[in-house]
Amino acid sequence: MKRILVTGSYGQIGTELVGALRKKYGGENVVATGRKKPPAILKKDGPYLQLDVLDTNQLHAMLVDYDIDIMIHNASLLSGTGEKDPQLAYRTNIEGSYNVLEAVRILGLDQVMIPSSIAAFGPSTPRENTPNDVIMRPTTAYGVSKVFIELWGEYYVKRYGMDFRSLRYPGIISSETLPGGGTTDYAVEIFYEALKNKRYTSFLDKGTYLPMMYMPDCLKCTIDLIEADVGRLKHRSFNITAMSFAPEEIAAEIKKHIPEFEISYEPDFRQQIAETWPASLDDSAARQEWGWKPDYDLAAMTKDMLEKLSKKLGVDY
Ligand code: AKB
Repeated sequence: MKRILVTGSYGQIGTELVGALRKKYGGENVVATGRKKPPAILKKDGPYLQLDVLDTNQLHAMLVDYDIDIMIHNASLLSGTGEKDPQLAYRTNIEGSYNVLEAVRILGLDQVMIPSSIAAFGPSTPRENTPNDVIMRPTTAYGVSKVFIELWGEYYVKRYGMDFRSLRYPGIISSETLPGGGTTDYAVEIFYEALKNKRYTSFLDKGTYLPMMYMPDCLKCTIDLIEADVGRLKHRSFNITAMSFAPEEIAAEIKKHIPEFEISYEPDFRQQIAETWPASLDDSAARQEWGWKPDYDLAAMTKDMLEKLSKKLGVDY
């Protein structure tokens, strides 16, 4: 059985990814790490540790002590937070990922997965049905860091034969852990506000289409890419998507379940970020090379989110 170490384990994707990996690979084989101390309430279903990837001694020691084969490096500052503190985004996202790739190279791990994002694209990228291989000139600190990760990882594949893989995550919608500091976060907040207050003020404007995905699909594509036959991979960084919508469309879908729900718009600095990103993605490379296919569209995701979140918040609708 492979042993996997995950960073960013207490974030939106990490929390649920660790659970899904532990179900598949066994609790003790999945080491969950985060920069902060593990929250006290965590289930005792495997190791939860504190790890700062900027501390290379600690990183190398942990990979050796736990006999790790695969590293999934999720820790990252997101787009909004990155614009507030670009220097911190550089250290966390670029230096952190460099340290991870170097540790994987020096210690000879079997595989490393570092997520990329739709933020890796920029204003000169074609916005509709954006191809996998296309011009990428992002204009945010977060986007620049994601291009660095893709290119440095792919360079290590060519130079050292490293098994690096990456997914360009769209906005991820989930009910367990809130996202923090992203431009797509509105698509999660809207559900909390719809259930609690029956209204939501969106920080993205009407008509702002972005690619999105529900968490079960995000877990599926992450695990499927880790397990994909390397011999079939022509790419190492993949577009993946499940749906594409604008704020008024998700609001209309929520209204089918909560008729009193109302949305209003007060765009902030994240509007400019969203306008530089693709509105929809062509993920045919992922479909052809490792069989990617999402299960949830906007209607199925909305129904499931409302059911899960209403139970969690103890609110009827
Ligand atoms: C963000 O909005 O910054 C992230 C992303 C799309 O990578 N959710």
